[in-house]
Amino acid sequence: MKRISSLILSLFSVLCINAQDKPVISPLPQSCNWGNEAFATSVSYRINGALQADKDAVRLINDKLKISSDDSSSKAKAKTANKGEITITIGEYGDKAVSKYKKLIPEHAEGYYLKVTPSEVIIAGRDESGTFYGVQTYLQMVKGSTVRAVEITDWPSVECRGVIEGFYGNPWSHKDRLRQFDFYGENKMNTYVYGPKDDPYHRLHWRDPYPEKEASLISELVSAAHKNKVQFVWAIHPGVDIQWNLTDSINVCKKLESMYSLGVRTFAVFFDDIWGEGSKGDKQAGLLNYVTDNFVKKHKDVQPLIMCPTQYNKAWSGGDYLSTLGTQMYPEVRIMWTGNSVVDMIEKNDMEWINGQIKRKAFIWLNYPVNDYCQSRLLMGKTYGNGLDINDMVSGFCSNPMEYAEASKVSLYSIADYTWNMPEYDSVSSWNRAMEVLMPTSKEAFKFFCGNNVDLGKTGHGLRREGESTWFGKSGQSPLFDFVMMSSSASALLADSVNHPEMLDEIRPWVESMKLLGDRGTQVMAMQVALQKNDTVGFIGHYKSQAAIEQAQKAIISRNYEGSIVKAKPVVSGDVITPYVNENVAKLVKEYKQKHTYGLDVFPVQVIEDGEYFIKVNGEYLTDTEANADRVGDRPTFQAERDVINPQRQQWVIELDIKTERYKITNKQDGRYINEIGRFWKSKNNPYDSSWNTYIFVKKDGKFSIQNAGNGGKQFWNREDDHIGTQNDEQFIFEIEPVK
Ligand code: LTM
Repeated sequence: MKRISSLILSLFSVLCINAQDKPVISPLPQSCNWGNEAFATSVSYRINGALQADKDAVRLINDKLKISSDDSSSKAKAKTANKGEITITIGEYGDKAVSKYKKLIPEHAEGYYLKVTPSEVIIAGRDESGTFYGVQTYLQMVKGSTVRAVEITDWPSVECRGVIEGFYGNPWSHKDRLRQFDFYGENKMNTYVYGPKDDPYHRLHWRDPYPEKEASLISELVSAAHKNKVQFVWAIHPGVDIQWNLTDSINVCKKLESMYSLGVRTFAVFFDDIWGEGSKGDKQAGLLNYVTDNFVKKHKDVQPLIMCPTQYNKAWSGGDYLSTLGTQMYPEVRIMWTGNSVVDMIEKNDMEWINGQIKRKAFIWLNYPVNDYCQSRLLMGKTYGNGLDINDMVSGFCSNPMEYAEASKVSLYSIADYTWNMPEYDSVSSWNRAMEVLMPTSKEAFKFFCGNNVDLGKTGHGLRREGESTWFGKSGQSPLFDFVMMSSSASALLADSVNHPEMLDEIRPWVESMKLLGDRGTQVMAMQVALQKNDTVGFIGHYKSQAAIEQAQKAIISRNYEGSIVKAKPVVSGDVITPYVNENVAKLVKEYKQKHTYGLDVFPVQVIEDGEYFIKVNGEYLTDTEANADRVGDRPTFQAERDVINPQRQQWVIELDIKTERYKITNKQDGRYINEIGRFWKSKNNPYDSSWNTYIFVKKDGKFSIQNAGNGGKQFWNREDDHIGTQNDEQFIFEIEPVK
């Protein structure tokens, strides 16, 4: 076990930043000059300037450093620190306490100047948020036993930085959100947009006010957000059934007014994922202008609106929709944008294009790490791919996370890092810091877990993430070693009751699944050894064990509580280790069947054994009449006669695809395979894809039905004239005859 832990350590040390005696400040400050050790963290403090300084900043530093309010409020005492006491001088630009440092405070909103000397700590903000962030930085410096001298000048790269709770599925809980706001404060994110698709008062019943209980919870959230210097943006999503008339414009204002009374001061209007009437650009612009005139401008403390357009990404743009918004909607309204497609990373060229269209700086809605469209995967990998040179081109940058609030923090930590100090952002070091901060007592096991939950697999949105399970098979040892490491890391995480229980609760189904995948892999390795030794009893025993583990793995369901909108079946390392294990089981079983007869009844019966077949309907042979064409779109046809000149044109290789456990059908003559509409789908650019080109065979009364599956849909094959067609009803018309 010791060897395994040290291997985990060494594998990840490649990714880790070197241990430094300087504390890690995150997000990375713009400018930071470290000196030597200044004093021990065990000192007592006295505060100077507390009466004028930002209240949230003072409360935070008092709470965290356990300074009594008596010390902090007494100016007289503050000026004469006792021997060994450290004075913290705190305040904003213009406050008396920090007037000496005025010139050192950066001229950026939310910026701060922080200096630590052996006798004093100075925290001087450009504004209230700046002071608060200066305190957050200082609190990161007192985690060890000593505090180092330092001079930091710091400010954010991006104006609005944070999170948009904008996914489909179970909205975050009240407690999730409260924990998020503390996390945003600690990581200097200042924006939270409330827009969970499945909150009925946000979308489907947007006209209705929240019931009393929900309303009071929102009120509590708003004040928790504000205490962390986070603007709570409440979004309405009226596009599903809005009528473009005065009544509904007033309805929108009324709803926003009711949210204003709960403390909300920034608002958004969303029109994403709608069709028809609601999606008209000129009408949307008119509504946003109306709400600006009749609601926003009526209140002195309400910020300009944010809107999410219907064409919120380039792939979906067309006509004059975006330019209509650009020219007709008030310039202060911020417009959201997800990039070149729904799920995309953002680069400079993309920003130039969209900003030109909408005549303002787009407000980025980054669809990462959201997993509402790939629910079986957790996205715990590094956050990379966004340009490091777009800070001046965006009016905001918010990430749409997973419904797993704690697990999302791995990526959100990096979003904070990226948006605070964009040019210096390093996705690998940020990822490592995130994992260490979030699971300090099991950091290596957690890193290992995250490294196995990176990619999304194939989805309609096309985003892939590199670096999943890169360690697998690289240790120079047998994969057995890797499998044992998977199981032991999972066990270490499951046993860690000390740290971050909320995180563990969320990731538990994936951790358990990783444990079982490791155990299953171990059994598969044992099958291999047994086969080499011709140990049939051993082979069958290990085969049965791995099958039982696989069943246990398949039975795990995340969010398996009553009322849950999502019931995800966790997949761990879905592109590397899971297929490796499945493919090896199939390969070993195939080999075993060729050599041995003992215990064959334990293997599931294949409807069709792998082999070469004629596929016939009414006695006519399915024939590749254009054999060797290597073109997409040709179709095989039914012919009454046997082809005696080129018999292989009528011979089809039918094989079980190990990944999907469905059948692949390939022509013997030219290797082309048929697609879901009965045509050939092969050319250099269209290689075989198991999620599209595999089929389900069912046998009844000696004949077979063939059904599409996976991305190909669920239709059944039939015969249309001389070729294959599809229909909704099952057709037992296919005669599958082995080629003798
Ligand atoms: O991205 C936008 C603007 N809208 C929706 C989101 O609500 C959803 O979470 C993501 C990811 O599935 N895709 C959308 O289209």
